[in-house]
Amino acid sequence: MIPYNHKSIEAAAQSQWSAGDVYRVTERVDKKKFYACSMLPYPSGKLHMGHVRNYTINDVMARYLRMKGYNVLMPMGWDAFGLPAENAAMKNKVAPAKWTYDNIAYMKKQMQAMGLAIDWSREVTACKPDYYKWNQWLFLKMLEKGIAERRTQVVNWDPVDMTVLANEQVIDGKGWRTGAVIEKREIPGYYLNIVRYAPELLEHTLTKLPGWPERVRTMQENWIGKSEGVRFAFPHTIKDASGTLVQEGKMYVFTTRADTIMGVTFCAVAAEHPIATHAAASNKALAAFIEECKKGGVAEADMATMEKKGMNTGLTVNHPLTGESVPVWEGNYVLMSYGDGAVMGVPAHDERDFAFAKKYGLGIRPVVFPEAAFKVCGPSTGWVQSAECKPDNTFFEVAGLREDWFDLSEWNSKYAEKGICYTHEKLGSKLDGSSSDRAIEMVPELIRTQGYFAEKKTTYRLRDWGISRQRYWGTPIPIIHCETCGAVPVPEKDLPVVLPEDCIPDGSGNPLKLHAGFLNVACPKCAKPAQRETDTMDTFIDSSWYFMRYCDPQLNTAMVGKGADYWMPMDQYIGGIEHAILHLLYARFWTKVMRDLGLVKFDEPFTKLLTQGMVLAETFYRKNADGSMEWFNPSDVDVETDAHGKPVRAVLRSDSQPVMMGGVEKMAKSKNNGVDPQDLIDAYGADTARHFTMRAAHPEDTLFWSDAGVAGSYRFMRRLWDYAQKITEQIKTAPSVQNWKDAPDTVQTTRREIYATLQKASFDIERIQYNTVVSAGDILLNALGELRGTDDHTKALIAEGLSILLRVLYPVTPHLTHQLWQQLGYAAQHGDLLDAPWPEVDASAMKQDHITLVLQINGKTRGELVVSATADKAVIEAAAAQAPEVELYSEWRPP
Ligand code: ANZ
Ligand code: ZN
Repeated sequence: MIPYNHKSIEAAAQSQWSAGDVYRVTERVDKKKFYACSMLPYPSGKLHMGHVRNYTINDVMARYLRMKGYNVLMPMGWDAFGLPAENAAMKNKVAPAKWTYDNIAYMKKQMQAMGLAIDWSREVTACKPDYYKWNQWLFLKMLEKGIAERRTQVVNWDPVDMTVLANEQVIDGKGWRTGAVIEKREIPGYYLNIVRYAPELLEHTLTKLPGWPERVRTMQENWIGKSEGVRFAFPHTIKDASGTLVQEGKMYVFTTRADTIMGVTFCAVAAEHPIATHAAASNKALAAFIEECKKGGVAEADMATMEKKGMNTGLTVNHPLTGESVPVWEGNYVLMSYGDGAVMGVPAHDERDFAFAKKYGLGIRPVVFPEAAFKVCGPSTGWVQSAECKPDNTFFEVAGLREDWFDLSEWNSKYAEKGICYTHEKLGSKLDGSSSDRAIEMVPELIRTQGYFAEKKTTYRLRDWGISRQRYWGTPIPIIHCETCGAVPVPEKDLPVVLPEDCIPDGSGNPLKLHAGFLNVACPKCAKPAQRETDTMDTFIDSSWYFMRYCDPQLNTAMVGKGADYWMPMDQYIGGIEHAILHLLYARFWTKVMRDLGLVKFDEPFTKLLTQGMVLAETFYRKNADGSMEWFNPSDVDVETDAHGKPVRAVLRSDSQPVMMGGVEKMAKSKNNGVDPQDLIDAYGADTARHFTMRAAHPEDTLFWSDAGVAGSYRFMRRLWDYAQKITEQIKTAPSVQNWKDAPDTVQTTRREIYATLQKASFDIERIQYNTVVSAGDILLNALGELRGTDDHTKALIAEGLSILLRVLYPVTPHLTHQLWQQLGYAAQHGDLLDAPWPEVDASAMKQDHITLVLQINGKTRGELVVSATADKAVIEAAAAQAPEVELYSEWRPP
């Protein structure tokens, strides 16, 4: 018998597929379309196991739905711009373009070796001008519409990569890639007004994405961060050097807790706030402190945890309700980019303000209390005159506060809760007796009565999208700077602005600034010599719409066309949870902009989203003498396991010395625990790699890498192969059976098991539970392997059962099943496996002629009883009476 040879089987199948161009799809109207797509990879060099898992899920879905009669699109492309190419270029002195194209060529080969059902005629490469031309084109449209604009803003500056980072690229105040301490800088750049779309993005998150995982929706919602509050101004008389009032004498703040306004004991401004700038001009210590504050990220998450630091500016503003003079501090926890860059400080009710006040000895004045805090409370008519106090129009009679309520020595989260306003001391306020919510309604009105500005306001945490990157390897921003005309958009007819591909960055800044051929150009307006913008676009732009370009990949007269009308919205998007926020939000925003420009007709790009789980593997390390850790790759380590397969000891193969087991972690370079899919494919084949990754876990769960699991998958492939070889001749001559009722019982039972397994697999594959679909393959093969008879029924069942098995496993292991499908003659009968129909459940096979009953005698299980499925009570009793067990174990005798 010929042994299983994955290399020749997979090579033969793949060459048949590519010769037949079998994955190319067109916009057929006679079929229902299904668009299933993986998040496009960055061409980093080679595939990792995360890719293998992602694309296999996609591929199983694509192949299965094609069997179900859908017109299925599975495309692929390359997120080809970005920093790693520049860093590699610096290291190896090769142009980012060459590095990128080489990586793409290699990774494409790897994908082909995986046997993915990709329509390569639709490949999109983000660094090619025919793609990024449309980034530029849409950017110009956005400029026209005012969705894109040039602004100066405070940004996160990574001093090592010399680039601006998005907030989320700053982790604990450090650059996500470099780990360098981030500085704040003010620089000009282009911004996309995503905040304008915040209300719609939020609403659609809640109403139009039922096919997304709940947790991703929540992450999107939190990121958009709707916050309802009050914006008002503290009046002041602070004048700048020329004698004019700073900001016209109004210091605006945004607060979600206007009910606490009577508790203000200070205000705090951001480092970039005009009042801070003004105060710093005459105060060296303050100026130095402000500089220090400007360093560090601008991410809000960091603000909550960082140490609160501040300095008094010596300036004051006036409380709009009491007229009190309130000191203004510079505080490092106040962000210029949120609200108005200034806060009213209410230490009694806000944790950050509390910490700040404690540190600097500022007053803490509680003004909102829970009912329990009042000495006497309950409905009454005393105490507060206004009928607007509590929403239910009841009043509190208050004889004062329980003194034990506020122990101001330490923060307690109950201080932040809403309650009832009450200004003890002698302050007295119209808010006294009102619930917090009621007070929040009242405050803007009260402030306006005093003649000052106040309004209810909805603020979003979402920031406008700064897209300028001071980097070379990206889409050139189509702007020309002219001394006379300023920033002039490149005329549409001159697009694309082509990025030169021959630059090799050396770390000393953007090489485009030195590239005369790129840089120098005539001003489109006045024709005088001018210079191109050298900033390039954030690569998140490339990934915001590539999936639409797959639909019209060759179109050169428009960004998208009929293809997008046909394929979009995408039916199923598959990718990692790490893209749950930014990429998906940007893609949703970009889609809405395209819709508003009339380019597409839908609101949301991704109907369903699957976030695949991470791939984990054991880690191994040694601690070096200097305390540093050395990590060893699992493939270089031998692990001893106990009787339960639990690892107990690990030894490095090269020196036979023990290594420590560091536990299971996400496969990553940092812990050197990655498994190279190429090694796996070389040693065992793509089918085994696919089989293992699908079998080991549900697509959404974490997947633990296990060599034993891989070996198990490989064993299965061999068993299936061997089994098929053994019965090849028999299958070819198998009779066709019409009447299964005459079949021997064992055949009928097995047939029932086969169809029950198929029924479950059909259900599971629909709901993307691919791990149990793979297990169905095991069950089917076992069931078939046990059939020993040589009668017609047995032969026919083997032929039927194997054709089911091959089709059930085909989406997961397409090569071997393809080969066997042909070899066993099924192809001649039903056509190519690619388009073979998913097997139907034969309902009559599922009907049981006989059922097995458990025989219990005096409460103990003593045996089994097989009766006809239609047997009534009398028949069953009669059968039971005759069972030998009854004679043996019971006193009872039939009457
Ligand atoms: C006074 C106050 C009292 C506040 C209180 C809260 C509790 P969200 O809900 O996230 O929108 N804030 C406003 N602008 C800020 C800025 N530029 N930098 C840092 N903090 C700022 O947060 C709104 C709250 O964050 C506002 O409400 C303000 O503090 C603070 F018991 O005002 B609050
Ligand atoms: Zn000009």
